[in-house]
Amino acid sequence: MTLNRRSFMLTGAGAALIATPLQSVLAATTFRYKYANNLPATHPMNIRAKEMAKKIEEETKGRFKLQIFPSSQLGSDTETLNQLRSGAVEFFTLSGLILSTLVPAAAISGIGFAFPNYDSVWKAMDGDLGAYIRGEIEKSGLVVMQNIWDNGFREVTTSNRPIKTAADFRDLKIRVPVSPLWTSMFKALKASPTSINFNEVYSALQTKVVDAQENPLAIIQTAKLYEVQKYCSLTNHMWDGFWFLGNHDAWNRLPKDIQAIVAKHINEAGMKERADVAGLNDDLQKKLTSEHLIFNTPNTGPIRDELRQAGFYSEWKKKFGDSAWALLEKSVGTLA
Ligand code: X2X
Repeated sequence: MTLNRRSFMLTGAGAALIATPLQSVLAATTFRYKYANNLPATHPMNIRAKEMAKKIEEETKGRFKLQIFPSSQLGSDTETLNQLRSGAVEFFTLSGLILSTLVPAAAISGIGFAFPNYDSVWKAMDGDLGAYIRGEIEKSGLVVMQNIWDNGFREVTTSNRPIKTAADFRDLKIRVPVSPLWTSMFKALKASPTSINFNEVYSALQTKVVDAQENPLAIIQTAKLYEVQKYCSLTNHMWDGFWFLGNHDAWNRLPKDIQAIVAKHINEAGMKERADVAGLNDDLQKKLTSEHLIFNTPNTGPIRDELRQAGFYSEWKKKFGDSAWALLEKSVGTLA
């Protein structure tokens, strides 16, 4: 175990060091770390994170305290990713697709219509594809936890018209997260996508900067997007998940026993969050209908054909490379 300058300062007990064994100095240190995310406090992600923080504090006997900042309180996703890299924030959950601005390979799980169901998602993300992506994330200098948290299958909401056929995407002013894959996919559908961070989505819809957005039902509900949208078309056009990321130096500053406790509870909470989101889905359509959202289920075959004809799959296969693409196809079968 080494003592670096930062942990020296953290202890605030430098003078005592000369006479005190390192072990006991570290044992007396309280680590206070920040965890930021972009979702409302009522989303299962934050409910499970709160529970997890309490368990970590208990099991470390108060040596590790995690403060949670939901709803992009510390800044947009783009800003928070920078803060994570600099160490201003120690933990952050981020969609692999947005993370792809730093780690290009992390977008591969968001390929349109790649996953037919959750079984195929977890087979890939808890298997070789996930391991490959985590390796790429680590190469970028970030720490990543084993289990990816669920965002969900994404559905399109609009204020002007439901998406019933592929043609309904034409010129649709739709918000997409800040990520090349998202923009490319909706351009391939001949829509008019605008990149906007999630913390500005509600007001962008309210002020009609855009007419549409796409997100899983759990977010449409907890972020109250139904208040500023009229239709919800169940396209399931992509699955999305949140990697639980850490700042490298902050992580390495933790004694090994604390690292183990923190990682264990984060990974356990992620599994519970997955179950929560899946369980919510059935209920949510009913709830959102009572909030006056009008649902329809389009035939997605022709939408997928449109992506194929636009060269979406061949373009991204080339970008990700044959071996990464093969890892994806191992779980979901041949894609386009
Ligand atoms: O920005 C979004 O739409 C969100 C909340 O789903 C993500 O973090 C990708």
